[in-house]
Amino acid sequence: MAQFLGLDSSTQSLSALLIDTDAGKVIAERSVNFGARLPHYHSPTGFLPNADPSIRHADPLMWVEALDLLLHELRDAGVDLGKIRGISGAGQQHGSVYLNKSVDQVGDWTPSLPLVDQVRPLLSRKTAPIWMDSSTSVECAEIAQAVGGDERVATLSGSRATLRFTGPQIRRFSKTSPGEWQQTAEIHLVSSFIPSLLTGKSINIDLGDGAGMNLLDLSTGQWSDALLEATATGLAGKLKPPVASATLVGEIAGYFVQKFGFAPGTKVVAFTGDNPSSLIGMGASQPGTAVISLGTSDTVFTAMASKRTDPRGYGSVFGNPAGGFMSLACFSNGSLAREEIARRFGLSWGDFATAIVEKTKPGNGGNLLLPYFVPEITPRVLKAGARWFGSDAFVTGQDAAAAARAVVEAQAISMRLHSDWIGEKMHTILVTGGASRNQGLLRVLADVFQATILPLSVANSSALGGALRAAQAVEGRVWPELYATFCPPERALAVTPDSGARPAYDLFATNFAQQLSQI
Ligand code: XUL
Repeated sequence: MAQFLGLDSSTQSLSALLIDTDAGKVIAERSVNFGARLPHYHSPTGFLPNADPSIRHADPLMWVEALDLLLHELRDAGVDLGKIRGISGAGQQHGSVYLNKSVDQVGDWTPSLPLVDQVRPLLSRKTAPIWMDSSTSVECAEIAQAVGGDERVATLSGSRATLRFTGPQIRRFSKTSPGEWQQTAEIHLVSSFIPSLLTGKSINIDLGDGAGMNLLDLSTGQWSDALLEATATGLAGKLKPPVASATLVGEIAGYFVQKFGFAPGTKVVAFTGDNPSSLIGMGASQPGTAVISLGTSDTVFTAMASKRTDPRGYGSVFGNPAGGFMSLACFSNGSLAREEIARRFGLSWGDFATAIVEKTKPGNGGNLLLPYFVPEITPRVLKAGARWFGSDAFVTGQDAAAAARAVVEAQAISMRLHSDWIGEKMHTILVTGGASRNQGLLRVLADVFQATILPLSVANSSALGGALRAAQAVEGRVWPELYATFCPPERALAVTPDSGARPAYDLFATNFAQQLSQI
């Protein structure tokens, strides 16, 4: 039996997924929802309420308590944690934890005391800014100016100075709370904090998640002196050197051996960000296979053969845990926009498929929608509001079938336009998430990208990515075998492109870009 545990500390929950690579099976899955299970942290959706909507912080002690609770539950459910050979995992990206002394100086945790009581005195900052925080526009501008402009920050770190990224968050903290900043000895990402708890050692940030900080020099894999200096005085001394994602960073602490029955010496592999981890959990770590995740917001990510940055400044580059880099673009008008059209026109998902497959044609007869029902990240649209162009019936909301095609075509073409900088031909696109079984949607994606679309049903790709990475790093398991066993795409549901649709979409792309440039 070869068992590997993947953990995923996300915005709203901490999840565990345990696999057995010999049996080729997922043998346990468990999740602790912060809002439901730890109500005393007053964070129903994973962050603390704040009158200022740009401020989004969470209590890191909530994550600590969740870890104890999750392991208790696994053990109480009869899972023998002693059989686990390796652990890795992922954290929500960009969020940061501030400690007044290094975990290395603590020694092992005391099994008779809850972990949360042992971590509380270590915090130099009571709360952790998370990825939903957008309070750092001044700091982003200051960092960009100090380094020589936005292009320079992007060339160095893979992304322009970005509101939610850790560097700008650190700068804001150092400016607004200089006393607490002075007391900070060590800074962690969520993805280095959790393994630091598990090992009782200070664990390094990995290159995958480290790239989401606006601090890493992607060409050297080291912290960039220029970015460190532009961000905050004394920052260099508060970060351990970054490590490759496959690094064995430590062994399980005695606390977890005594309390939960882990085997002494159980290996812990560096954790990474949830998106890099999903790249692995979706079986997409090689260039040529992209992932489109259809959720509240849609994301497009893909492994990159070589480092490039988005000249338009929307896309980000993170480390690919299997080596090299990955791109990520986030579209806030995902299912939000699709559901808005469904609601307005009284359409079911089945109606969407019929409208696209039977009632309308590629290019939608010239009807075009800019579907920005909420402000958009990619491309940057600050003022919400959909814009309709085309026939009278379409513009006046009398053509439900055209509206269904319009929202899906606009989303697909925007994804194509805003992924062209990656410079990879996407031959195969894995599609996951709520809408990934809709034949109409898959047809449009196949024709717009001229790629084979494969639906994939992996419940928690981020935790699975952790378990697969542990299997690879601890026992040298190879990716193709792991992918074939744990995340096989549903080939029977594949949709292949119709080359006849190509001219219509090339024209549509030009029209879309033109309308977009007007707003
Ligand atoms: C990526 C990002 C989010 C979080 C969600 O840049 O901010 O996808 O990682 O946990």
